[in-house]
Amino acid sequence: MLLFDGGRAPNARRVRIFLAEKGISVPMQPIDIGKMEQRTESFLAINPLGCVPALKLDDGTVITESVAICRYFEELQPDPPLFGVGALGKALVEMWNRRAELELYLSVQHAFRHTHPGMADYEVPQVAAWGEANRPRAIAAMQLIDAQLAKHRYVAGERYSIADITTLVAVEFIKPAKIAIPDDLVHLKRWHAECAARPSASA
Ligand SMILES: N[C@@H](CCC(=O)N[C@@H](CS)C(=O)NCC(=O)O)C(=O)O
Repeated sequence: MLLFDGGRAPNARRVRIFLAEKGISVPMQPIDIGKMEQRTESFLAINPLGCVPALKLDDGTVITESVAICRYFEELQPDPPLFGVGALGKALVEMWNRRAELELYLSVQHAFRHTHPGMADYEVPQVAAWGEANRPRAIAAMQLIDAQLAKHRYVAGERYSIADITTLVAVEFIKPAKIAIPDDLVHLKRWHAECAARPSASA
């Protein structure tokens, strides 16, 4: 198999952190988003959406969408479980991972891509007002997660999961989006320090 990786791109990082937590090593081919390699004819043949990451299996099947790639590896190697344990545990991980992705990550992404001049060629049309509108949405999502972390060690409960990975890449994407963690979100900051210190965070 071959993983088409995207360097510092948050979704590519999400899969690398997941693999590091599992202790799985996969051959990787870097795709340079800065050079628009994801929009070349050869890469569009792999993922017509022109996005990384993408996982090509030995039989030619391509899996895109970072969560789908992670789920594939979860099935191949269930330990440590990163999608939850038991009916309730799995539902809570799904719930918080979707909240982290839809409420936080996407707000940060829109804030960055719709306001940063360097993103004009990537986000067409670039709508600055939509980018600005997403900054308070990102703050609201961080408040939601902070309230959860006031009661639990990790985003989906007491066990580290993919919901932490998604939240980590989103929180570490806020700086280029010109958003900061509000000072009073002490639980989010405590959690961030812990998750950023895990060896997988440098993957
Ligand atoms: N939903 C997809 C999103 C993938 C995605 O947006 N990838 C970004 C990097 S984080 C990308 O390749 N962007 C290239 C572009 O916008 O041209 C996933 O989870 O994998």
